[in-house]
Amino acid sequence: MIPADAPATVAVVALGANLGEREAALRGALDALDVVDGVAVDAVSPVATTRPVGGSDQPDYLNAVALVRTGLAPDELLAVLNRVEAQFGRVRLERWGPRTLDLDLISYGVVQTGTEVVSDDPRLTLPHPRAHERAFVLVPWSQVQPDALLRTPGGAVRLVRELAEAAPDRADLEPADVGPLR
Ligand code: A4P
Ligand code: MG
Repeated sequence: MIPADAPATVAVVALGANLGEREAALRGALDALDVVDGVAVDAVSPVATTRPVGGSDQPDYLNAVALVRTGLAPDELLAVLNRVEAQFGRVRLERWGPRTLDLDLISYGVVQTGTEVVSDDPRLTLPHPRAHERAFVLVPWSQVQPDALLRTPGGAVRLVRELAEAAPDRADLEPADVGPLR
């Protein structure tokens, strides 16, 4: 929740789950984010079923993207995301390994209004350094925000829906048999 008149920034959060009760984890994560002081979930994409990119042999994912409004700083928002992951039983055994819930901060602020945060800090890289090449982020994001823009690591600003069509894993994604998360 967030006071209606509070100064706030838009952030894009990617949700992924490929172990346990995947749909319940996505729904629970959105509810958990919404009750945090200084965070409001504004809109949520449809859910996609996606084949795993990278990592070992692992089950398919459910992926979705949420647009949130927040009065928190980027590092505070990441701490909230990590706390919610932990709440849903996330254990970090292997990079890119299977997980009950992964919450990544894809972008913070808005390119069009010059409020976008860019950071190459490995603890919080913004925009997320691999989002521009991942259909499992780009397709849901473009569905919930068709005019979304993303700054790619080279510095160019691109339409998310165009990046989505060019992503190498584009064919490994299909609509999930899951009702709207919101
Ligand atoms: N970190 C740096 N920048 C960020 C950011 N913008 N958002 C740091 C979130 N975390 C960020 O993350 C590893 C480290 O990245 C943390 O210390 C954090 O401070 P992690 O969540 O512990 O580990 P991870 O998720 O395994 O690594 P990473 O790098 O976030 O993985 P990716 O690249 O996000 O890939 N395939 C499908 N189909 N669907 C998926 O959702 N997800 C991944 C994870 C791989 N393959 C997938 C999917
Ligand atoms: Mg992650």
